[in-house]
Amino acid sequence: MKTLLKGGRVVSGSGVIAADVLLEGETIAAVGPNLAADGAETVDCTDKLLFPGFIDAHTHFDLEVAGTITADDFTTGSRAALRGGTTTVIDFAAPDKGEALHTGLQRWHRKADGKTACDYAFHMTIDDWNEGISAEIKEMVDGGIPSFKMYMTYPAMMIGEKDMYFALKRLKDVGGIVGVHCENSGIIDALIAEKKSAGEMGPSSHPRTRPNGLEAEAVSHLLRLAEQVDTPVIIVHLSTKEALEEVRAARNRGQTVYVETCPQYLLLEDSVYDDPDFTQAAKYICAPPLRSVADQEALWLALGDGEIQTVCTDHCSFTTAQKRVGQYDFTKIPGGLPGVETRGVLLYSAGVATGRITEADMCRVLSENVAKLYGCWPRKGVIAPGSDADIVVYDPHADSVITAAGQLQNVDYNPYEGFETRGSIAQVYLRGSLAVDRGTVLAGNNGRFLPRGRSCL
Ligand code: DUC
Ligand code: ZN
Repeated sequence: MKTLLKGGRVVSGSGVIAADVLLEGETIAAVGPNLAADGAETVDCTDKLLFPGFIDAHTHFDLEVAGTITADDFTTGSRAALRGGTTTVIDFAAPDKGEALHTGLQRWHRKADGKTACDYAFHMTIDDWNEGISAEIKEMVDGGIPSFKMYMTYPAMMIGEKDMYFALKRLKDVGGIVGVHCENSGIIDALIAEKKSAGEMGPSSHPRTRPNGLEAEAVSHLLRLAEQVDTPVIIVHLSTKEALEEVRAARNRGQTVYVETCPQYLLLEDSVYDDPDFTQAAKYICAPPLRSVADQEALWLALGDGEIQTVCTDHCSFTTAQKRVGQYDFTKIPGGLPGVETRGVLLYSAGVATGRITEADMCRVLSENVAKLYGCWPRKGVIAPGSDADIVVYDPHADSVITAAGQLQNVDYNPYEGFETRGSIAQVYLRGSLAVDRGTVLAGNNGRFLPRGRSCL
């Protein structure tokens, strides 16, 4: 099968060029001016932007959190992802405490294999330390899983400092890379205890028990630990200007630090937690919490300056009914927001269309840097001959409105309800096949597991 995308503007991390793109089979055959149709089906892309398929390296599908399971599984989540231009997701496989990494990995394969519409991969969560896990880490890296996750909070998954130190050393030795959830678990628990004694158990206490300074403390803590080991780390879902300062300080010391933020920290603000209507406030409970407009501005500037390398979603969806479990105790509200479907259109609308970032910046943080950081570049993350033919055709003139009623995410609300987009996604190609056409997902569950190599950002 051959498709010629004709007359579009092709975006890469270094700029935008006018070029045709020829897709042949599952890969890109040619990129250049005036390509001959040569038996290909021709698609007019005049006035459209062509991005490499977006990669979301932070999703939680089919995950148990706080006694309930995320509303999106791999089938619903991956269809929503594709509709939003995301052709590859990297989810987090998590062993239970005491379990081998491979056992956890097999469980995630059972959740995803044959049930996923886009391509997919896994990061492996390290929540324990022993000789078996140390050996498994090398097997994982050699077997196509070079990225890992560690949590400084959540009792079911968090890892102590000694174990984190040994894990960082092992990752350095075998060429693995790790993303870390940075929060100060102990002080958060103390602040929650104070809120309990004061009888302040509504959602407005959530951000007050996770203040900016504590994220910065946890980021600084991790970075000083990584400095001892002399190894790069990724700060996932960074949300505050104070944590950004800690990253700058570490970089000034000569450390390599990668930063991910998420659309919710760029666009949504913490005043939502003060809504007296529990259902409204509970929708936005996530960790870290939403922050202030000043934090948003700092993050946008850092995106434009290249200080933040990736924007992924931390998609972790729960319905309003699931969130209601915490009606009388905000700590019981399952944390997480839906977002896998809206990342591209939000970044274009609030970033590119407003002049905060360029199309090339958007390409880097949604595709190119993600592919490089997580070891799947240049197969993914670039429109170039030989790469997988994963393409997002973006129509900058087809404005739209985000609504829960119009989404595929398996939830009854959308955090961006009523947001007026600038442009929208016209088509999405996954490995050469038309997967989405004007909002309709045509792809079946043909997504493939993507083995990856070493990080190269
Ligand atoms: N934060 C959330 O809000 N949910 C899932 C995991 C996370 O880090
Ligand atoms: Zn997460």
